Amino acid sequence: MKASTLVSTRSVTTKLLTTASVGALLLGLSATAQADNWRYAHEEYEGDVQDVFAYAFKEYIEENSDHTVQVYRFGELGESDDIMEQTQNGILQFVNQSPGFTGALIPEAQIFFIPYLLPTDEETVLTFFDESKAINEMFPELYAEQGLELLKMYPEGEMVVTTDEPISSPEDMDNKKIRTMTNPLLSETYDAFGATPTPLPWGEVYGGLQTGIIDGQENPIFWIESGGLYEVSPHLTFTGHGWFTTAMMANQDFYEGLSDEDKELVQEASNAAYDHTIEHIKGLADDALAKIQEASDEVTVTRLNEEQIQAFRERAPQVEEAFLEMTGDRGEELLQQFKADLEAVNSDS
Ligand code: 6CS
Repeated sequence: MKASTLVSTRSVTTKLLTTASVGALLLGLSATAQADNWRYAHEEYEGDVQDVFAYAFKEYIEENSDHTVQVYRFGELGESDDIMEQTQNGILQFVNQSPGFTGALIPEAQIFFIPYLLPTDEETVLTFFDESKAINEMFPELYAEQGLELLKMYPEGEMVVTTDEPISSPEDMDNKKIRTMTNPLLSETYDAFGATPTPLPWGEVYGGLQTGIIDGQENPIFWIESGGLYEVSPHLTFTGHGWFTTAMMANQDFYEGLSDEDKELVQEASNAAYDHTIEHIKGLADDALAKIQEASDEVTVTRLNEEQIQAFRERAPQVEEAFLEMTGDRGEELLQQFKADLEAVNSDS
């Protein structure tokens, strides 16, 4: 081979190699840029409902993309309000925060604390969350105003009140300091029920019950079991007044910055996590109650009868009024839609 041919072959090879390497480098770089690690915080512990949701979401994302999701549980990054602030600031990409806390930021989210608005029947409630226009169309707009992309709202379980003594009437609530999550409407509810509402973040509840700073609290049964609340607040009352509802969302700037493909991935992962979690909560309350009763002889369970419930239900209108005062026309529109959605579910069943 002539020297000149050699040189030119070599230079072509070099050129090809250079192009290939740059291509590989670019590919490598873009692969790195696309394979992100998303941070997701929630308010509960390992195996609890929000954790089940978060891990189903993570699993879907990781099985269907190169992205990874890092899940942070209660306490790892602070209280519920801390993880919301971190999400609004873009430090976290995803957060699960319950309206019990979000209600202080988005007053309309307090709708879940109007007592006796939601029925106790699990199937009706699950269908409502699936089909409600208020939940699936109106709430995303309200969350968007706070820089949040609402991905799912879902119920975790029926609320049960735990106290230091058995209760069956509003009179029994007299002078009882009942811990509430930190939204003003829930204080109205317990005020209406005859108690002294005491708003506290989650981290202070067990100790507060143990030391007698508070006399009771409300939560779904699975949480009363998993958090050991029955150990320090052993008298359980099924009042039928509401459901613990929660919501999973993303920082909206982050979400808007995703490719169409990744937006679809996040939506599909949220749907998959929702379906999985709804299956998980079916029968969960009964299992948790059985565990509590096995673990403690001290626990009493009171299921209010219709007449006893009526005494609490009669106090609901003043809470609904307070909700409307706090939220104005927008709250009224939401409440009307919420009621219409419930009616539609009831008439279908
Ligand atoms: O009562 C609370 O504050 C907590 N309850 C539940 C069921 N989940 C998280 C929340 O922080």
